[in-house]
Amino acid sequence: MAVTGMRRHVRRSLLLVTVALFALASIGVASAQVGTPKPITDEARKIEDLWIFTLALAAVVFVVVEGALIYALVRFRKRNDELPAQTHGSTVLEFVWTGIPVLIVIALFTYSFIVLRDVENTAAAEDMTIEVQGFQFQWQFTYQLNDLGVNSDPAASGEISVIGTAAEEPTLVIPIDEPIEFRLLSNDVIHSFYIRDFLYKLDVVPGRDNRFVITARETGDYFGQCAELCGLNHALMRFKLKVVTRDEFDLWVAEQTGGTGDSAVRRAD
Ligand SMILES: [Cu+2]
Repeated sequence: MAVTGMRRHVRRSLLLVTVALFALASIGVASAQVGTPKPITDEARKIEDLWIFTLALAAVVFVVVEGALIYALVRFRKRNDELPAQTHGSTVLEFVWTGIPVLIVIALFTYSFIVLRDVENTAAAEDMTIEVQGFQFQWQFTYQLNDLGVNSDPAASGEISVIGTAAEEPTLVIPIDEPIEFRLLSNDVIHSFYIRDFLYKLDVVPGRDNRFVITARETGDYFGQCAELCGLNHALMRFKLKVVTRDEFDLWVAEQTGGTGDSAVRRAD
């Protein structure tokens, strides 16, 4: 009887583990990108350092607490009916186990605050600002020709606008090693502008002027997507990010404007 019960228990546990594994696997597939994120901006690197610091502290706490627990379980297990020596209250111990967590909380708070202040910096006037318009269900990236950062011509007029469609994801092109400001706009519902390798996302809220600044440090192709359920085709709101050198960026701008400096509006690229 007991054996049958145990078998049923084992079978049920196996089923639960299998379901949990499938659920975990489906998360990996659902989120466009697999593997660990690679911090490609100054800001992302600071966020990653904070994450590692927090993880290390958590690991130390885990090892110490579990170690003490296992030690107590083994050392004071019941051997006979005699009770081990009973102690009640220890001022030193109580100070230690109150003091250490307080110090940990202070350290985490201070470090988080410093990183937050560094990450949520504001753009300088000369930095490039890219307007990011989220709409149901894609993105539009707009560059003002007189606001293109380093090689910008203040007298230039017009803009480059890249609009994504359901059939084609748009590509957001940015130069490396320059602060870029993203200005997030929406005319319909709340979206969220998320590029995984920035280790950062910010909501795109109608009527709110949400901005953030990054400096990319690695060229390459990356992915972004809307990270706020915004309607039926939310999942179609994916886009590409291309980080290029300044020369390649200037070339791209020239291509988009046909070298004339006129404004260019094009569908996804
Ligand atoms: Cu969305």
